Amino acid sequence: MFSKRFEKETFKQTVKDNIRTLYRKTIEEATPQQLFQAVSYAVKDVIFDDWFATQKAYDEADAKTVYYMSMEFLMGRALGNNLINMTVYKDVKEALDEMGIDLNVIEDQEPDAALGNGGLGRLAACFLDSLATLNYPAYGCGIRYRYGMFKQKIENGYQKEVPDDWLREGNPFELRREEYAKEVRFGGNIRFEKDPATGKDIFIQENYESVLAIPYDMPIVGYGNHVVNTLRVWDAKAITDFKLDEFDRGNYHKAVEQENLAKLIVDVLYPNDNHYSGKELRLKQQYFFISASLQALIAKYKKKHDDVRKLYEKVVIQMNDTHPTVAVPELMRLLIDQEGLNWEEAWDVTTKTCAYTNHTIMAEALEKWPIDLFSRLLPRIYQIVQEIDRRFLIKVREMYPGNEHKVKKMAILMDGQVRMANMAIIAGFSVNGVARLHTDILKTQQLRDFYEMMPEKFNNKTNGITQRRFLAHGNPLLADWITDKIGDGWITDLSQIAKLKPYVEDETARREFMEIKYKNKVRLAKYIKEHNGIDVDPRSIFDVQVKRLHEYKRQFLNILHIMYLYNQIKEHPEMSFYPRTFIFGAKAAAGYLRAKETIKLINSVAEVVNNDRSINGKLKVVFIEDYRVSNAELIFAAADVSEQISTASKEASGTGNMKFMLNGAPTLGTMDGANVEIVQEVGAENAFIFGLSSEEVINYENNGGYNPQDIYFNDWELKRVVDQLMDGTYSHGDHNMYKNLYNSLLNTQSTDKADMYFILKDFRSYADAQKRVEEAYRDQQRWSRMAMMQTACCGKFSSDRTIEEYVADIWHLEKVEVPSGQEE
Ligand code: RUG
Repeated sequence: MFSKRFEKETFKQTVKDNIRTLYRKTIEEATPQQLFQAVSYAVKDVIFDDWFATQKAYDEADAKTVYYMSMEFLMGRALGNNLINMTVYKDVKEALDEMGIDLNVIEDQEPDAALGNGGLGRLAACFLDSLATLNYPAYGCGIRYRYGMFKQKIENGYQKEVPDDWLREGNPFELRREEYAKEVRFGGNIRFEKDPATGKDIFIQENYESVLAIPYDMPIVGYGNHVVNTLRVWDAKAITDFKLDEFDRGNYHKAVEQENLAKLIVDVLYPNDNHYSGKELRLKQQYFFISASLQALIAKYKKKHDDVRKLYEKVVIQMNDTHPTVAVPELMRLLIDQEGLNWEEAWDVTTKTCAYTNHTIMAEALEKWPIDLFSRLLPRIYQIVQEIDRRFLIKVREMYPGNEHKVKKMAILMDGQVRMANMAIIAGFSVNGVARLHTDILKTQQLRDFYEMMPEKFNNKTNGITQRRFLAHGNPLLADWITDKIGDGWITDLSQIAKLKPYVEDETARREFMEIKYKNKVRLAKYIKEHNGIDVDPRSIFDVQVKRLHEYKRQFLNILHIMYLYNQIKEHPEMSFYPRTFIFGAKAAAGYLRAKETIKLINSVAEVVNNDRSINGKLKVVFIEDYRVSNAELIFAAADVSEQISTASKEASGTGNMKFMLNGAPTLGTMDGANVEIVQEVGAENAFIFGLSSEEVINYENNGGYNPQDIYFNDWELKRVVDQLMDGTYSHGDHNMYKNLYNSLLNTQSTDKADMYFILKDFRSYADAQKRVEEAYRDQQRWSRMAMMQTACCGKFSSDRTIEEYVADIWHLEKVEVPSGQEE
């Protein structure tokens, strides 16, 4: 037992007391939401004791801390995960059962904390879980968006975005810390003076607007070790609360502006994944949370240390993509303008403190701010960026005399833009990619010039996921079964899951494994029935593609193939065909038209196929509305097939692929991102690989693409499918509904290259791989071996392993033991 407070009777009493004090009700009268709050408060009390104990232990150890700077933390729900990590989930479930309360129902009351878009934000959340579990001092630093990732409704097959009012009922797991508020300034002009006493240059920002950043701390509970780290997300408020006397003094407009600015900054998460939108407000968000976080970390450091020149001994900053890279000039500014360091000293500190992770090679995701916007919004920061750039280019010219081509490619400021990735690479002491293939592509293609100039900075850190959320919590049946077979060591050391390998040859074990999969499919089928009103057969193959909707991820390829299968079944009703349920879940960025059209297409195909009685339910298509962390947990547990079908070279890593693997679903995919490493771990015979290789794709791209018409006119079955986009089959006779998608393949009107993502090129190879899936599934003995091998071989893909690599190669942290914060 973790703590006396979780002894059954004590815990039950606390919940009752909470219901009474919070709502003046009895348990019987309380709503599920009120019960969720009451249970959460009971849990929170214990967490908070450990939280303070952790901070004390870190303080005493004077431990080096990593600050993980990220615009996104896709946390999902906290209650269930906290109970798992406190190792009291079952005790609490039992206690609540006795009170007639179903913990699952209570958990369902909690809104997901969806402060992120997809893989990048979820990775940050997994990292926090691993850091706490591995006893490493860490802060996550981000923004407390008033509205997180939008909620997706499907109306008439179209995506509709609904604001995510996640804070409406209050967040029991957060702590407002007004006492650590920081001021952040925007705009105005910089006046330059010489300090008469020291002769040093002073830069004074005038006529600026400012906001107050208020931190909210959320506890990050480690697994079974009393460690509670902190995710600090910043809220904004106007510096001077709106007062009437401002009006009297004629400052009405200024007061209103500051109020509005504060509200706007933290209002909403930009819903773009892998895409840069160049909005002024987005740059404000970035600078806002970075400046506040850096001010806070310097203040914290100075409580114990008087020489900021040694900041890097106690602090390391990891920049999650380019979004937080304004940290580089902001740290320089704070060190020079506030702490009085000279340029060389400040540069020494900054370049020993900041490290950068690259998450994409997609050109459209690279942040390049227009100089006029950047310099207007951040005038002092811009001066510093100019100086960083000037000094760097001197070095480039020294190393490559006369090579102005290099200068052009590597400069931070070029063609009227501030290139954030270049700045991050120049200032960071480490630059890492997120899977082996991705890092190799960075070194040889995208970032080749930088790699040649500073190879020592480049390294790979293959992503990982937390088995605590995606197995222990998401798939309790499998988790218990595994623990029964090999003990519970896998929960904190996933490499131990390899001990399952001998069971792959044990027929009883395989049968049990498949029975669990079946039960999880029944659980998902129930969810689908409740949410979509569609009946799906849990005995059919659950073939799943869940991830953000993006052209490079090729949901379009998947649905075209389903259209092709449907044609086949209609034409050859006698053909043997193993029943399939194709499951999709995906949000599209609000302004991404082709992505939204793809959602409509999936839903239209679903409507036609699901209602065609003549195919005897052989094919079902389901689009799960509002795909998010909480329903993802159900989906991974129930999947038979994991669709990872991005155009090779485009998916930096992928992490969903690892969650499917953990839950026993073989990969149907391209040799892209971390799929490559998954195949290496599980063996090529246990995966279904198809399509162009990354070299082939890059080769085509470097030589002007390929001609999809050659394929279209030579493959009549595929041509028929493509033509069905335009002939009204899936659009109640409307010939225009899918014309953008059609054009994207054949470029009859589009300005882009034809079939940029090689959908037609890879189609046949994909269809073949799908055939192989079917054959394999028919042989249940073979399939059960394959499925179990996935789980048994996924040890490498724990975020615990990833974090240990970051610690060993980049962060150099020490583990800190934390005593219980509870009186036992
Ligand atoms: O697209 C990538 C995924 O491949 C990767 O697994 C994930 C975590 O590293 O990051 C995703 N990503 C990249 N999300 N946004 C970007 C570019 O800003």
